[in-house]
Amino acid sequence: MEKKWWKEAVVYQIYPRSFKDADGDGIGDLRGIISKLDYLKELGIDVVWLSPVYQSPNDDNGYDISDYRNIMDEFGTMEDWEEMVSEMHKRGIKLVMDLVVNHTSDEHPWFIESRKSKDNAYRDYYIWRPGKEGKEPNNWESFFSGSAWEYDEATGEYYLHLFSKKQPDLNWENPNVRKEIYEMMRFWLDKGVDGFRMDVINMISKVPELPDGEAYDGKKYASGSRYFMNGPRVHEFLQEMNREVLSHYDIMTVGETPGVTPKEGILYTDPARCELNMVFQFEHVDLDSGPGGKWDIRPWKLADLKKTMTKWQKELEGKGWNSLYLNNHDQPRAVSRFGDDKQYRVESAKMLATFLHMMQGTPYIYQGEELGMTNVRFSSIEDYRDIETLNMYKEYVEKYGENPQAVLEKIYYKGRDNARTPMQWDDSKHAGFTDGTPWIQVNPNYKEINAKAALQDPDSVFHYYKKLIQLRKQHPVIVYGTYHLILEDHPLIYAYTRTLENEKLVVITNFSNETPVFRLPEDIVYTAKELLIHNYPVVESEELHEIRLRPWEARVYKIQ
Ligand code: ISL
Repeated sequence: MEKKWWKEAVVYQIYPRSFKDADGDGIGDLRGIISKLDYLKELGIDVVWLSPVYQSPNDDNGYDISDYRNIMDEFGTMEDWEEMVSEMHKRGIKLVMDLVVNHTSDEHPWFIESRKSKDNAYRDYYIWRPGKEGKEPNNWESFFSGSAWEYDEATGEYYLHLFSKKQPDLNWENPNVRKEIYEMMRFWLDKGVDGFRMDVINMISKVPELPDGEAYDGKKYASGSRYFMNGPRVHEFLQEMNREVLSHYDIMTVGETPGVTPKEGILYTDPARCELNMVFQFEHVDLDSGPGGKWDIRPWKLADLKKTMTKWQKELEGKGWNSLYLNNHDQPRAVSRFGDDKQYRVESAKMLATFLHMMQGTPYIYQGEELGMTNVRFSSIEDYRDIETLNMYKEYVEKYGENPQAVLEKIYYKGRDNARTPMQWDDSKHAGFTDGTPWIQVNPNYKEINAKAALQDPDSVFHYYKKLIQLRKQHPVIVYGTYHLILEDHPLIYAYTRTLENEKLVVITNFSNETPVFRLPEDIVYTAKELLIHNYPVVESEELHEIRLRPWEARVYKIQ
């Protein structure tokens, strides 16, 4: 398999609004990030993926961009940004910027022009349609509730917005749109960025007829995803982008691609096709969603997690490349969702990290994950900030008449603000995140869970992540080895091997607070073994043939 720096790297995601506030306005900023680079260096990560820091009215916390070439006032200045990159590079840390080009803000100059008149030079930069019998052009639902169309008085037509109505979708069919985007990408690459994470990049090509979607459960609006996810021209556009821009730089690219299957995943990431290096797939984070979508919540099952992860591991092997993640700024905290964020918080956070980092692919750590940060339960909807959450609450309570407490329970489990409470730096007021009033409240558990305490405790989740990252640098089998699932039908244990030439890893993880017995399959034989990492004390002489695991235990052996 071809060696690449981005296969060997570990990425750390920063959600700048919630990372570290340096100027006391309650909002994280670039100088805050600069002040924490030594912390990231200590952790040992190679790359930072920075969520959007461009000029934005913040309807969706920077994912609605009004100026692609300037820094958001609340985050600082271009000089701060330049200093931040240079300080990262000094420490051997690369910077991947978020690229949000499926849509802009409605306050972007292109859209301001576009909505003025039907013959404006920028009209065709966006997707405009006349209404149908006094209604929206089709029945697509926005990801943030309600119709995906907004009526605009000025010209009497509707524009498409898959996300909020302040995020109009760009029209990629228009070559001028693509040209402007490529120029903007070169602007940042020439300033020294080391790659892009591309927001919902598999939604940029829509089936031109924009057909109705099939409504679920008698609802008024329907998902139109089959007409805009992995659409007819998406691969052509990405190959063009690669030819025009990406191929001229030594960078890494990761596409955010909801609804992608492994087959599609290969189309995006097969090096011979010259599109992207890797994608974020969503199948494992959709395991607790029913047919009604994200808020149709049901318990996830270990058997399904095994099937999904194994499918991606096997199908991309030698053909594409995986990215590995359990949470990000859109997902609940991993330890709350897949582990036990109460009694076994530390053990299960370490187990989940082991489970993920030992797979084939590039691992992503979301800020605070390395501390085992947890979901939050605010008592009132007033305390929430996320547009998706607030719109959903309004719709469920006001339109469908659902019980407000029941809707809050959904938010406690799945809401995006679970991941957006401020980073917990220490046990001082507001967790050391700000001297002012934070834009969203800190999680009340910061006195116990914070970076300062973690750095001082050699058994912390932080030090465990540090060790995992170091192991990756020492053992090529962790990066390049072939994955094989073992104990396929075990209801509580997820175990697998990774093999590279004569080296083999045996990864053993217990996804429960029970004490099941791990039995090594008979076809795996060894003459030498080394315990690489573990989250409980282990007697070194213990053999692997039969191990009674403790709650949420994880062990990785290297055998020969
Ligand atoms: O957040 C989600 C889970 O409910 C997804 O629907 C999410 O909106 C989707 O994965 C796209 O996410 C990306 O684009 C959005 C932005 O709000 C997210 O923060 C971003 O990661 C629109 O730009």
